[in-house]
Amino acid sequence: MRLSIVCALAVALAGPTAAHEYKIGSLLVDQPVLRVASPVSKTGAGFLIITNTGKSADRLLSVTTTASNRSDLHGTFNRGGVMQMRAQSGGVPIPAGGKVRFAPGGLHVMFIGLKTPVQPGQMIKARLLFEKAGPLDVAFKAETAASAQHGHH
Ligand SMILES: [Cu+2]
Repeated sequence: MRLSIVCALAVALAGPTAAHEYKIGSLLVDQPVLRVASPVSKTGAGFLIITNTGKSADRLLSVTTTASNRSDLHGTFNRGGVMQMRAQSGGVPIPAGGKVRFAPGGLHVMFIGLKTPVQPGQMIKARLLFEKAGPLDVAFKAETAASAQHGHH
């Protein structure tokens, strides 16, 4: 239950981010961001945009990192006015020619059990595993609720 509350908080936050992107095969990964409520939060939400410029579909199977005990792929659903999250069993499909947004209020990577305090601007290394394209090492740029709201201060 506590997890759901933290998750709801994380997906409610929005703010400007600096662009950084990664590429593997026909997949582009844009602006991975790890958002936490505060530096001492044990749970964070990861957001990114995956663009598939190719002619065949792929699938994001997992995100792994040494920064947290677990990192799960979650979807967010509105159930009777209450936002809830659920694990994406089988991963997240990336359609051919499509764009999949992990964004507040929707898909996100749930980082559970962050091992050290997360400072705004810190780059959190993680590995995305795609079914066809294979592994892609990226870094999620850390943001706190405060840094996301006052991004240029
Ligand atoms: Cu979640």
